Amino acid sequence: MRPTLVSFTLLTTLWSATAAASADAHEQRFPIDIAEIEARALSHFNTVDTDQSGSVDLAEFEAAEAPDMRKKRHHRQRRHAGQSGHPGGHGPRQQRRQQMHDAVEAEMFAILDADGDGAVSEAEFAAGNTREARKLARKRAMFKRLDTDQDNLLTAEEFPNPGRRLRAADADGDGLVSKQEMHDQWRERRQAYRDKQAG
Ligand SMILES: [Ca+2]
Ligand SMILES: [Ca+2]
Ligand SMILES: [Ca+2]
Repeated sequence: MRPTLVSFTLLTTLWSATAAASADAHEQRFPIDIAEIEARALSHFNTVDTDQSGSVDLAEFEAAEAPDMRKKRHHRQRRHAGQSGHPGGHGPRQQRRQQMHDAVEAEMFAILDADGDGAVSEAEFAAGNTREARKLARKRAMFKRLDTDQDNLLTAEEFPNPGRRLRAADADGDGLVSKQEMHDQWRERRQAYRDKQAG
């Protein structure tokens, strides 16, 4: 099976993209109004929660269309990957990407294994290896990843919300994230990772 290039980070970004044309300094106008981003994230959650039960189940999650920024972001992600391009690199992004990749492949395998005998026959592969199936596998893997308490429901808290990260970035606590604050957060995260690697 071909590896998917879509990382977990990218997926969550996609999912919160309407919620947040946001936390992305390349396109975002500063300062970012955290309350506004959170309101949009909540509104997105309510849209996906079609039966208004206060939580999103897998069926709702699968039915929801991801926001339409896919192509653009996808290309940029690939470009980024090329720039920092360590093949076989082991940064946090690569690790998350690998984990998500493995999770998607596991879901894909389950979808392809139509008769559930634990193996994918050539016929099953030919019948099931479609774009739609792959999309479904990605959604299922992402759903599991987001469902931290594993009750098969996503609450608003479990749903992707860039507000959390934005609040962490808001050093002066004025509810706005300036370009400088966003920049500082990136630098700190990078440094924290390097420190961790250095032991
Ligand atoms: Ca619901
Ligand atoms: Ca849950
Ligand atoms: Ca601020």
